[in-house]
Amino acid sequence: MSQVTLSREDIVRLCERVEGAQKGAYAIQKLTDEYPDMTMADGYAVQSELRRRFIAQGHKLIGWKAGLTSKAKMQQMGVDVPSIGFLTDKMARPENSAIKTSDMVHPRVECEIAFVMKDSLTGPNCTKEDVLAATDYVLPAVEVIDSRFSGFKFDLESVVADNGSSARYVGGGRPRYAADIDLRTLGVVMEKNGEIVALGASAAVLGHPAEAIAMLVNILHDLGEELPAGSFVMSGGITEAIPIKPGDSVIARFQELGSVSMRFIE
Ligand code: OOG
Ligand code: MG
Repeated sequence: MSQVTLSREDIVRLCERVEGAQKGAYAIQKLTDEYPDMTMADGYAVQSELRRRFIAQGHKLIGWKAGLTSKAKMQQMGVDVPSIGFLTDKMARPENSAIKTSDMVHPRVECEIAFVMKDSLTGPNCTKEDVLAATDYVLPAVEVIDSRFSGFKFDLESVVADNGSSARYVGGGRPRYAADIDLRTLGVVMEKNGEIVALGASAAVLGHPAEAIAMLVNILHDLGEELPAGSFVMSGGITEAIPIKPGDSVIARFQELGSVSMRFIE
């Protein structure tokens, strides 16, 4: 990975700016407007500081998410490198629940395959095969992302600092052992208010969603972290993300894995 170039003071300043926007649900300018030479490593330094602060505030780390792992997502957001972010207990929402939108800026939903790990994994040379051997089961998930950047427009350095736009996530459906299904060719259909709004297949995620988890473990290694057993890990949006507003209901139907639904309120 690139080098950290920002001072500790700047990292804390940017972290406080992102934390304020996340908690206050307001949009800010992308961080590179002020720090045009910011690197990916700087982005991860801000994200790690955010994780440290949330944990100090009592949030529990539940797992991680890979992002920007499909062409559809990369094209939608105008970036071409995958990224990772952390997931806490405060972001989790139950299946079939009503999810509040007034505490988010401009939420969008995306369909993802989630992995639950039975063994820990460590980079730097983690492979898809290592991931499959360490996986307990997989399940369908919907991620509600919410960039804190104005117009949902950002670059990689800024979105990494904003924890990969992480906001809420809903797991559910029918958990399966990875060995019992072909994880590469699962079809997925997302419906909003009874209409199909996005569809795709799991191979869209780096050819196989377990590749995204291996990539995530290798980035974690660069950050001095490993993936602990018991982690919940999302492999990245299969299709483009779809904006939602209060009153919308969403159901994501996954081949072999059942469906995940939720509705949105003010
Ligand atoms: C960045 C988050 C990407 C995914 O699944 O690709 C992400 C964004 O698009 O705001 O979560
Ligand atoms: Mg996502």
